[in-house]
Amino acid sequence: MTTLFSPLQVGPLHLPNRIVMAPLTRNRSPKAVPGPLAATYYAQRASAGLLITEATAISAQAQGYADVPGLYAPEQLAAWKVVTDAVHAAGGRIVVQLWHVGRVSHTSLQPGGQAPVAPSALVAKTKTFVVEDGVGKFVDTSMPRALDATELPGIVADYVRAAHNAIHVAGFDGVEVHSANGYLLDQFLKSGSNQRTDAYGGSVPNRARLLLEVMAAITQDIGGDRTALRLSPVTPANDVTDADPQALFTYLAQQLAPMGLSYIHIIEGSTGGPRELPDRPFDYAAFKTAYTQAGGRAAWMLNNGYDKALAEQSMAAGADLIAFGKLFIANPDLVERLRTDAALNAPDRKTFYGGGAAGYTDYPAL
Ligand code: 8OZ
Repeated sequence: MTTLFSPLQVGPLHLPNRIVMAPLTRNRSPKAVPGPLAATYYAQRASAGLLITEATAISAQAQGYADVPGLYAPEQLAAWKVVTDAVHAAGGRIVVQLWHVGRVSHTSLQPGGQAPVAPSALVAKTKTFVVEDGVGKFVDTSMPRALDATELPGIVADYVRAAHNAIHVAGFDGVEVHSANGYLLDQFLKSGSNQRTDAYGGSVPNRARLLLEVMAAITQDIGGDRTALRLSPVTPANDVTDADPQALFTYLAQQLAPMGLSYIHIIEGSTGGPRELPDRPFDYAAFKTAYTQAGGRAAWMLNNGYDKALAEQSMAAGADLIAFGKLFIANPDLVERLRTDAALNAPDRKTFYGGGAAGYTDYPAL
């Protein structure tokens, strides 16, 4: 019987178990450079089958929050190399999550104080976090400007450069493209945020075009077996909505299947919230069937509010990997605790975003 503790080969990586550390924004990277405690934090969690980093900006334009890391400047790549070396020395495996926030940003976080970019000039009804005069505060996101189609190849190139440098300079074992939670690629996918009338808006194939171009270009550079994708079919996070998510994701499943991706990572329901959304129904099993029937072979990773019992239930129904978020913040040795049914440390919400060692590297192991 396959359990959370069964090994799994994912592309070139041998995972000793099915327990994945979900990507978790921690806002401890001043000037977008991973901070001095990041290596300790990730290495403490190296017994995970796989570590996924916090969302990491592919360019300065891709930044949308204070103190989140990037992967586009030499000092950022060098700081990430310290992290990947520490994780590998501790026996772990780590992939980096590639992020462009699109409209979920603020002029004060953008190069030259310019407007954030988006598929369409529609403001997201959501907040972002900025630091002014040393004081952090939540602010409304700024009105974005619509990207010109001539700018899109440059964004694809930013993704490819980040993926290439992630593998060849920063020492990561792979990349996960963040196309979830209402950020740029999700903004293009979903009809509520994409009102374009060119080849990147309107029909499902048009709205999926940018994501598929990004995935094709990255897999061509670093290989499909080092490339993964995160999706959130129905999350309302960051004010995204789609008129017919089942049709959109069925098309995506068919187009992604031949790319040879390492894994597909799905957030079920509302990110960090309810797993069932009565007003946003979605058939996850049908999405997976569409993918496998089109020949897709990627490992199937699920996330959102999992505990051991629910993980085992989803694995019995065919999931290959389960990503745990808040539990991994609070339990560096989560794998051992789940294996032995030990008590779990409770996460402290007050230290999720920003700060230093408290609530970051000081949660005790058993
Ligand atoms: C929490 C705070 C800021 C960003 C996501 C990258 O939701 C995030 C994020 C989460 O995917």
